[in-house]
Amino acid sequence: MFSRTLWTIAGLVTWGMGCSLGSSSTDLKLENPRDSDTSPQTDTEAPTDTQDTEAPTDTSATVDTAPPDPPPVNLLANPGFEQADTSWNIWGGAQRVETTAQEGTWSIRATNHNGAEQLVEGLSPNTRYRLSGWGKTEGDTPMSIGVKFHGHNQERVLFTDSEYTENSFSFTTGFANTSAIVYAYKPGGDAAGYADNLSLTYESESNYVLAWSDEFNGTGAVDPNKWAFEEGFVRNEELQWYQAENAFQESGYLVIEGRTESRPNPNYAPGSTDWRTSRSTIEHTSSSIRTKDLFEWQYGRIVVRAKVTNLLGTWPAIWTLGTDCSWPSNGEVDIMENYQGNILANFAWGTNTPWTPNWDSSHWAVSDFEEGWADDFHTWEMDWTEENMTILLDGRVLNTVSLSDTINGSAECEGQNPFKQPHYLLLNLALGGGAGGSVENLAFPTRYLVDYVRIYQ
Ligand SMILES: [Ca+2]
Ligand SMILES: [Ca+2]
Ligand SMILES: [Ca+2]
Repeated sequence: MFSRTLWTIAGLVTWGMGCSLGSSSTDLKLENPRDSDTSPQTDTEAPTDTQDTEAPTDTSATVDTAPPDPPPVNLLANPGFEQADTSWNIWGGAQRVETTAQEGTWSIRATNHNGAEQLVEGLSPNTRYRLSGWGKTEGDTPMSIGVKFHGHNQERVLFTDSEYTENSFSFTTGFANTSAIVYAYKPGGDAAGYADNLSLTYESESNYVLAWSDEFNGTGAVDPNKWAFEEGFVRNEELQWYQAENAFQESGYLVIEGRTESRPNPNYAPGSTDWRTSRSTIEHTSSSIRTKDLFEWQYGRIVVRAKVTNLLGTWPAIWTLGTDCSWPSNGEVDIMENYQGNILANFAWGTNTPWTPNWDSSHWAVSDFEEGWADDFHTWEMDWTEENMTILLDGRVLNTVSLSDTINGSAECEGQNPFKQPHYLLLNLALGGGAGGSVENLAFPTRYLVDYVRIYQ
């Protein structure tokens, strides 16, 4: 959220074929397969003691005679490649082949950086699934099966044997995900690898539970038990004077409104060299609300649905700061920044030089998203474990950082990890300044909307 003149392009993330960032996820909710078996088992035996008109108190007599659970439903179409249909996108030189099947007649054969992908829709968000399958390789390089675009970094298992073996792993869908792409892929080497008999099944509910949220379904001022305000001219020589009035609830949303106003700067000091006090007047106002001292959390997953401005002169953000040490050694996570036509997702921590962070940044041009993208609400998530932090947009990974890399330098709090301490959340709309750009052609008032904030742990 602090200005800088350079960013690095992460370049780590490639979005797969036919998967545009803005594709809206369908809201189909897959029935939990086990839910279909919830009818209670009735005891059809007549009671042996017909004298007793009291309801039986000994319920141990009704032994659970329920049959075993049915086998889990495989959510994949054509899981053994037996049909020559379109359920699998077989690409890059991979092909269905006969005579090397683990089951049936057909399997998938992949060589160097190719394979098969299947889009699975109708998944439930925040739910654990298990992917299993069989694979083998004819060379030194492994075959793999995996999942991606499910709301986390992609995950996969490898097959290194020359004979078919089975392997599996479970994964959790993100809060914004009702779909995923399952794949069989050979990550390198020219020798052939094979996969067959894949299975994607429901495993369990996620163990994430809601720890804190604001749905912004009230009217008027934001909840003072959840939010506090930054006041005045705060950072980056931005134009806006932050004040409480510009943040309010309306129609189920938090509205942060950038306005034109003109009034004296109460802190004006003629001759001052500090930009906060050298300005004689306030020309624009906005709000920055934060949970500092009200709610701070460490590890978990935050989900924020918001509609950005994407207008020159504006800089809306969803971000966090650590509670101990001063910036940047306290750690900063920019879950969302939107300025100069870009969406940014950044991590920052301390170096050997005061006020000079290490940035792990990524930026994405809104013009590369689907048309009208900025006119819609979108969902940002930040997944935070002891090992890493990952920022997602509509279930797609934008940036990730390993916490083994985020150790402060000597400037302050040396050797400490600013992402292994509680953080608080900030939502704000900045105007002007080096990042936001000129407000000359900006129509006021301008609104940044947030539908909800949900934090799970
Ligand atoms: Ca097969
Ligand atoms: Ca990164
Ligand atoms: Ca709402």
